[in-house]
Amino acid sequence: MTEKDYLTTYKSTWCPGCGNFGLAIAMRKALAELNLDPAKVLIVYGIGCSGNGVNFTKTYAWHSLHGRAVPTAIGAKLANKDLTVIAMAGDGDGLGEGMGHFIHAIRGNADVTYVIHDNKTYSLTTGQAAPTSDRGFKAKTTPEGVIEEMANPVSLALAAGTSFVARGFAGNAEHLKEIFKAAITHRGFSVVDVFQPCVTFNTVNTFKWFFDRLYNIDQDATYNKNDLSRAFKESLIWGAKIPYGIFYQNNRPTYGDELPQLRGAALVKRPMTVRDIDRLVKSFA
Ligand SMILES: Cc1ncc(C[n+]2csc(CCOP(=O)(O)OP(=O)(O)O)c2C)c(N)n1
Ligand code: SF4
Repeated sequence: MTEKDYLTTYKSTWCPGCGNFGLAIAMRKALAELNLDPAKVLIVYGIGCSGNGVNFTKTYAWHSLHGRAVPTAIGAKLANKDLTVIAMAGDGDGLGEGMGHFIHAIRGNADVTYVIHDNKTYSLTTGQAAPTSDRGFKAKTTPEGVIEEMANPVSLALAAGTSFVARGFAGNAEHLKEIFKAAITHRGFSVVDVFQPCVTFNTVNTFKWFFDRLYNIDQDATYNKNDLSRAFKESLIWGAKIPYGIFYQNNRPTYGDELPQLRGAALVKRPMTVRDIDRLVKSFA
């Protein structure tokens, strides 16, 4: 398989230079290098510029609702555990309306990869401040600057008990591809926060802004990915230097492992049986 095997014939609607290109290329290359059949992969998208990616990568794809990509992906995985299931959503989508789902998905540890397109703005709606916008960020909704503290998806994911947590950068697609491969092959809920500069509506957090700050923890031989305290401490570093790479990984049973009903064949592959629910209904009488 090559990246081209996952390309559709649709012309992209993303602005020239958008970070979504690097992110999508990294994902297609990761799928190709993992030799995954496009017919055995489902990507569930949210709503936003990120969600428009539904047209450009050839796998099974579902354009879900704003804030609902994660529960939709988990539902699909429960129905057909043989699929590789990936959820993709913007930072506004996933950490605004979708924040509750984010935390509960972590608790359940369903075997789903969750990619956050983190451009630190609501972009499809033409540039409002988002949960990951920095304090002081000026946008249409915040002409005097954001007064709330920035949501940090990496430290939130670690604090809530995510079994795989990483941060990538669309400006380093080769590294991002490796992170995606590790996240997809991880058994359990994996969170990858990806800095994906919006070149049209975010003139602060540009590619250069990230290049000037990012350092790669995957290149640090002393970094132990099983050390939660170290990962959490590292995740709080934000300013002149910002870490990226794989912060943390552990193995714990997945949501599917815990449910006896899911042992054996995938639910969609089992024959439909007609059940008589009369006895159950009468038990409430
Ligand atoms: C339930 C619901 N609420 C709000 C919207 C309006 N809406 C569409 S896209 C969008 C912003 C998306 O921003 P983000 O999730 O950060 O993605 P980006 O466009 O930056 O990729 C919003 C608020 C919607 N479509 N549905
Ligand atoms: S508005 Fe921003 S995020 Fe949306 S396609 Fe253009 S550059 Fe990308």
